[in-house]
Amino acid sequence: MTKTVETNSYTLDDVRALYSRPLLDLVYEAASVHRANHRANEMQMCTLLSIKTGGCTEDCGYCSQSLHNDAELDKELLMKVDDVLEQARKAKESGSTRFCMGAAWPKVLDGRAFDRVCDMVKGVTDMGMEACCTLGMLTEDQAFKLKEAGLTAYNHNLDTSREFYDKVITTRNYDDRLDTLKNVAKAGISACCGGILGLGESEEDRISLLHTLSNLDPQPESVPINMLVPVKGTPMENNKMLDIFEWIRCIAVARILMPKAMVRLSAGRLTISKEAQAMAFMAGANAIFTGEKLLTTPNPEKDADYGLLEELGITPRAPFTEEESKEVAA
Ligand code: SAM
Ligand code: DTB
Ligand code: SF4
Repeated sequence: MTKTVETNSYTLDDVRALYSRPLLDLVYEAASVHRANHRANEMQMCTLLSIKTGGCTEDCGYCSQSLHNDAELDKELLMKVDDVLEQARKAKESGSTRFCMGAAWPKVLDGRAFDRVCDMVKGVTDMGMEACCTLGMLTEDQAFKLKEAGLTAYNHNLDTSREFYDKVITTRNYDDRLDTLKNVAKAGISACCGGILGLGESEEDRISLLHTLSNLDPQPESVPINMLVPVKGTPMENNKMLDIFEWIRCIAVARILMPKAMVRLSAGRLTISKEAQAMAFMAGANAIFTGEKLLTTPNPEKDADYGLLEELGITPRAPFTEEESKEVAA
């Protein structure tokens, strides 16, 4: 079943068969794929910053920032470039090699705000960090501008299966998401594309999402696996937490299907035990978001994360050397 080279040719039946295997066989295979493609005891530490918070016109059922939901939130206008770069410097000092800037926009509009984001990207790249943005939908021209500013990756999630999508979001559709991913690819920017588990989707929806992700061409460079953070005031505030072994199963399948990708444990780690996180690392997860806040919801404290990595003998991926920084900035 496992294909040894990166391949986009898994069928839905292949993914279903993989997903249905005994969990420990799956984790064992995922660990082997992980070790063949990455340094097994290394974790990429990333930091997130919400550069524009709240007031979003999309109706994503999970999101604290949607105008359609009633979450309690301090809305904020687009941050100033210097303030963002100050946060990026702090993130670098505390060991992050990637800085991700998120804006609660349904799509990017040309103009001063977008130009400001391009300046932020340039500043972060000049610091020798990978710069990532998530700004909603993007045109081809905007993708090229971000590439010119030095952007490493663009985060744009498919979130769930095509079949379940309209139960979660109605103001846009799956093809809108895929179109932005195409624009990102055309500009030569890596895609960071994954989903959320625990939205109320079925096992078949999770299989379908993993199948779609692995068939993106090129495959995503990074696959964020978010566990729903139920936010009060959203339609999903009372969702039951997904069974933790289902979460691990998805991580293992993602690792096997996308051997070269960074599999990124994103939202939801605060309520996941350290043992389950360790099993996820075994199953091939090799990146986490650090810092006490994600975009608007809390994340484990820095000491807890670094403590866990130390206990497990995992080292944070080293910051770029001077030489590598120049290559990143070039
Ligand atoms: N507005 C942009 C967009 O939707 O593409 C970027 C920001 S959005 C907050 C980034 C991602 O965060 C979403 O695609 C979703 O996967 C994830 N996310 C948002 N709220 C979440 C929650 N409550 N629990 C888990 N993941 C969440
Ligand atoms: C992603 O997939 N997860 C991150 C990042 N990409 C931008 C965001 C998680 C947000 C969780 C909810 C919040 O903090 O508002
Ligand atoms: Fe807006 Fe993004 Fe939140 Fe959806 S997930 S409401 S697009 S900020």
